[in-house]
Amino acid sequence: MKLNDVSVQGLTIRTWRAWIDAALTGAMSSRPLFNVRPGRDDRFDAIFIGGGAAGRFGAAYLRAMGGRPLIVESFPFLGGSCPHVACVPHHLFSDCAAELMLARTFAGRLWFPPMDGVVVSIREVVELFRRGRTGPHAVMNYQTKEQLDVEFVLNAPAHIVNARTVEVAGRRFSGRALVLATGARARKLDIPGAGLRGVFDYASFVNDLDYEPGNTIVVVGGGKTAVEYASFFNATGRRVVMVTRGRLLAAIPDAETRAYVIDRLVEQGVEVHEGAELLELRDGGDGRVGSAVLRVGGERVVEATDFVFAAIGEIPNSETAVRALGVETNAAGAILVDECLQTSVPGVYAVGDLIGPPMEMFKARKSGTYAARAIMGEAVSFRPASHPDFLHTHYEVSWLGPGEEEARARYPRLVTLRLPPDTPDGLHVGLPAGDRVMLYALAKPHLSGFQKLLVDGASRRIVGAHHVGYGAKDAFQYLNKLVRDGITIDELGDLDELFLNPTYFIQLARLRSGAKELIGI
Ligand code: FAD
Ligand code: COM
Repeated sequence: MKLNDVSVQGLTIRTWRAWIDAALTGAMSSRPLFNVRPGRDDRFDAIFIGGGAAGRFGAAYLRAMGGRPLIVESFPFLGGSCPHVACVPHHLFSDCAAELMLARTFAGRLWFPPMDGVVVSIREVVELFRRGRTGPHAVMNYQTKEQLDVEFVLNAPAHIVNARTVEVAGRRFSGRALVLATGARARKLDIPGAGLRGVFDYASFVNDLDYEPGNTIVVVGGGKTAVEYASFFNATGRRVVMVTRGRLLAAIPDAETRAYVIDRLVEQGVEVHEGAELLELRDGGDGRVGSAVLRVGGERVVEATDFVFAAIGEIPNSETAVRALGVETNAAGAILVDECLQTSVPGVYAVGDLIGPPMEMFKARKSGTYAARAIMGEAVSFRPASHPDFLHTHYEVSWLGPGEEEARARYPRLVTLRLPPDTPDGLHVGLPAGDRVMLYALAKPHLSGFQKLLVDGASRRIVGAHHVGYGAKDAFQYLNKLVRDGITIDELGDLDELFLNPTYFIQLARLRSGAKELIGI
């Protein structure tokens, strides 16, 4: 299929998909694709280098404001790492972990088939993802071109000529502003044997896996990605050994919530070693890892494994811009920006993972749009304020605001509303019950989740919320705004709940909001 200048033709999603599939399989990997309007000079309001969430949303916003953006993207699709190697596969694997935990918990009961000794193929799930991912990729290209009217060049890297000009596949484009949106990449293990086959990170796992991992998997790291992938590997029926130098899931701010999450993880069989280290990987004889040498509790432990998954953080892709433009970075390599997302070089902006944590989609997309507004002359102030957060184990874990310990220090009259009840037998009652935990609530209550709302008894304001279960993430997006705006327990209790709902926060608030002196539940 010959497609290298598509600006004057409308392309269907199907055509895009065929082209992306061909480009990704190497059939036309060297051919750039231009969607740049002819008959106009090649001057833009802003050139976005990188068409991931940050670059794509930034460019779309700038176009919506009446400006002329250009995206240059080295992949043959827009959307970046999220739909290709990061969020989307992570959610697939987390869905599988939840489904498999349910299937294993109820194996041989109701309609669930026996699962004793059943090990599910990891490779098949990865291949399913690889085959399916170009569907969403095609939609991103279609939407950006046909619906958002944004010009772009795909399948070719941008080379920075100066602070206003880039060169792509032999063509030069210039803009009033340059927006760096090149994302981040997985930090690599730096230990003997790290180069062996069988050592994966989140990207190489979905791009390169070409065998069925054996029965023991070693996961290095203790953050979101490590736990999300460890939970999936565990749910497939394999032994999973997690090694982390620090504390597991230190990001979860509430100690009780974190303890519930880790208890369930361990109960599912994940072996967790905190304060431990992966020292060395040894060749199994065929160039692939055969064993991992760990330091656990001061002892050396050797685990036979043919699959090691490293999730030890991410490094911003800032090197090229630093070399070409001298933009300033911090010690971690994140590009430094001001409130308008402008770097140390006037007219050059940086957005998304490239500017450091939080490396999350909301920040990528929002920072892109704020940069666009600044370039179009609006006075903006981008300061990532307190934001809701989440991760997956076999469950979905959502939170906003501080944990109970920090909240108690800040608010001496702190009151908590929680489920299950805080009693010795609390874990063994059938609450919480709600969407997708009903079977657990009735048959295995301690698996049905955990939730806690923190209220400042003095001001009656909600100050924090924590949830383990399924389906609460959506509510947390909106609850965060209400909490930031100062919603009280009385106002929360006056909302109209859609019962049974995953969080119970509204009805718990209503039970107590009649009290002048607030009391917990
Ligand atoms: P990217 O999406 O990485 O885009 C950068 C783009 O720049 C890439 O497409 C790259 O090809 C391009 N590029 C680089 N150099 C050049 C060049 N020289 N010329 C042209 N193009 C170039 N966040 C969430 O909110 N929810 C989640 O569930 C979630 N899950 C995640 C799971 C994993 C495993 C990981 C690693 C991350 C996850 N994230 C999640 C974070 C989220 O994926 C990122 O924050 C987001 O994708 C960053 O977008 P970005 O545009 O900054 O970078
Ligand atoms: C989503 C990618 S997977 S983007 O943020 O819509 O570009």
